[in-house]
Amino acid sequence: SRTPVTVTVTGAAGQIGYALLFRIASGQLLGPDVPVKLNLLEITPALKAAEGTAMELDDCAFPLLSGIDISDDPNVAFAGTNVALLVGARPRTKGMERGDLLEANGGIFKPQGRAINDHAVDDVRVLVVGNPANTNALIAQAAAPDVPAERFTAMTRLDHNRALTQLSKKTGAPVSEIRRLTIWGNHSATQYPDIFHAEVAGKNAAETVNDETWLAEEFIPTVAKRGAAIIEARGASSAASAANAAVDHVHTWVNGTAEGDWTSMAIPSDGSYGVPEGLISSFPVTCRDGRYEIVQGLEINEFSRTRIDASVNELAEEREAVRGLGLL
Ligand code: NAX
Repeated sequence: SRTPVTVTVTGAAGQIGYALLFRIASGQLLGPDVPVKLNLLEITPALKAAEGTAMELDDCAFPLLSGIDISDDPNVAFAGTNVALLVGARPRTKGMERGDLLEANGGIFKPQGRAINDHAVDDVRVLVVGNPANTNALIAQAAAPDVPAERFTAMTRLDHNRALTQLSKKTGAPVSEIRRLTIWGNHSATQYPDIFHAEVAGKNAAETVNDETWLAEEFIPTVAKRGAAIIEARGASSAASAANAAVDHVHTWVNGTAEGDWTSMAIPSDGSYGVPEGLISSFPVTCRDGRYEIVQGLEINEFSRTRIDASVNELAEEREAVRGLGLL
């Protein structure tokens, strides 16, 4: 039998953690033949709740789950980690300025990055879900100089999946017939869901829709503000859909994108498409043999350029702010 893959989940007692852990333990993250060992990281007051979740995981008797460890020490939780899912973060509370938010998250993601640097396996894969996800990923990455920068990614797959369904509803085509959609930039309200290169049932999506008012005034804001709409409706933020997207992100990274398709991941920029090098920004990527690559050569029209630039500028400002705080 294979050696278990160690998956560390931070914020394990939170609502995304609760929706995520059972999917991982059942084999949906890495595949039906890959045993997993779970390391749960929580803050001390939430350890008891994490233990409760671990009891329920035990009660599922998942054949692929080889063990569960719970800790409030990142140095313990990231020991031997193959896949790190950084979900726990400091949410923005009332009256909190952006600087305060970034500083509070620096206090979480800097030590976690350091612990990943010191204790994870060499080919660790990191996905940051906790917001502000792109910049938290940048902070963790900067604290892990011995880990290749490309190992640090942030999640825009939920935005990608949201955009797939909105486009499916507009065109009447099932999501399985939609390919090559892209989320560019920051996982924030400035993100840009791009359908100009997307295909619906083999035809160009933007031409099929042929409705720039819908694009600018419905599609883009609906995708970008979906998180707020979920809170409004559910009285709590997206959890199962966020967990699902995290599963999709890692599964695609490890197992590859389908032939002729791509996905969206926030990854360290190599300067492609005018995105300043090093910013963790969302791009169209293909995955193969466990590695991702930015899709090259796409023509960016003016409509897209303006929106990509706006989101990337926001990321650059966040980078400046965390630099100013001494976090990079
Ligand atoms: P919850 O508040 O339910 O859970 C967060 C958990 O993290 C809590 O149990 C808390 O104790 C724990 N935590 C806090 N600091 C920690 C630390 N230093 N180490 C370990 N654990 C720590 O939030 P939940 O709804 O699960 O959301 C988690 C994060 O995901 C939030 O930052 C949220 O904004 C973000 N999201 C990101 C999305 C994305 O697409 N990238 C979408 C969904 C979600 O909004």
